[in-house]
Amino acid sequence: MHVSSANSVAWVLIMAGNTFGQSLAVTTFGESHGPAVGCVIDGCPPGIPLAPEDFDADLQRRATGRTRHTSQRRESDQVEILSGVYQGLTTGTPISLLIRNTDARSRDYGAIAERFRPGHADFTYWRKYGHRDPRGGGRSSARETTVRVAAGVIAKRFLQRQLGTVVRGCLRQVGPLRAASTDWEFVETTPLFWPEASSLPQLEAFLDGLRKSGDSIGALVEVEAAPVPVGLGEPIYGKLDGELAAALMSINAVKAVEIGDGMAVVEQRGSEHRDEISRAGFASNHSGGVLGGISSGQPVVARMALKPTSSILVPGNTLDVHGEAVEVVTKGRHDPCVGIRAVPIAEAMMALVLADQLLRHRAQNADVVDPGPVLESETPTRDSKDQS
Ligand code: EPS
Repeated sequence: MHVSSANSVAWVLIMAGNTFGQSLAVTTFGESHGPAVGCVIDGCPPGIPLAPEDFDADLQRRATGRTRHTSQRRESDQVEILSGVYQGLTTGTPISLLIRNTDARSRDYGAIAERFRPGHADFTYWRKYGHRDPRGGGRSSARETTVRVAAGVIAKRFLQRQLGTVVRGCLRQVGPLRAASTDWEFVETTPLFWPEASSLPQLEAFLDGLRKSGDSIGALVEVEAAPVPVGLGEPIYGKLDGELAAALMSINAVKAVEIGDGMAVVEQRGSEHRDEISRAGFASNHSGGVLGGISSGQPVVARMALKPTSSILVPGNTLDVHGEAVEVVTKGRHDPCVGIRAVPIAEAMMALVLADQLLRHRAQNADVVDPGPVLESETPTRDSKDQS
């Protein structure tokens, strides 16, 4: 992996696979039942106001225990800023964030420490590394996403200040229940991030039944960013949609990512899919705001499908680490629908990818004279101070 931020090279060499981004590089560390999870954000521009309490709102949106439909583990998720901030402003040096784990209950994992949950990373981690931390799934736990959301707070703030960009997400579908409409104000009124008031009671009833059955369910999360200027993304291997897909796919339990119309393009014709252009803008957004891997100036829209999680009370057949056939049941505090809490995580990953691409775009193209034509709705890639 190529990382251009000088301070990240050591991390990449030591902790392969735990760093993402190039100009804005994030390295996360920690396990669910270790002392803490944390991250190092390298390449963040200086001068951005940042205080520990700035992380609270998004961390609470992602937190366990906000509703009976998610894990009941109770973490305070307090962020400690260890470096990179002085007198309330980022300094341009690596920002280190630490969140201590305070409510791990490792005894829950005693019964399955030597058994592979079918459908879980238990099996692959064991076979790959030969030694693993089974408590809470160790490094494969969704607990790691806490610090991605924290890093995403900084990326969101940078994008907001530079471009006025807002990144927002919702839960589009749970099992067979799909929200047909989107009321963004309603999304934030419940911990389920559901965008449609009329079908919320049906969703609650479905989730209650699911919990009683001891099973889990898959979900579809939608995330979008707007305004996004034309020009973010690089040819071929640095495509905006490619990097978004990789970032969203890196979230626990994600099995598929769509950009724009996604899989539905299979049944479309060119005359239907193309987004016609006039001075007033694009007539539609089938592309999801990305053309040729480069942002078109339209909202960037992505969806990700999350599998039903494997930590369930329904007994299943598996092997233990000695190769013996055994039955496995997972007790403890788990998410029957991990898609619910994935909404702020998807927002964070989209914000981090866009912020990274914005910094890369400015590094290469700051002197490019816009050849036009310019759509009336376009957002410049630099703020007015940079342009003067
Ligand atoms: C998780 C299992 C549960 C969740 C956890 C993710 O935790 P535990 O390891 O205590 O069983 O509560 O989520 C969090 C702790 C969190 O903060 O998101 C899993 O298997 O991924």
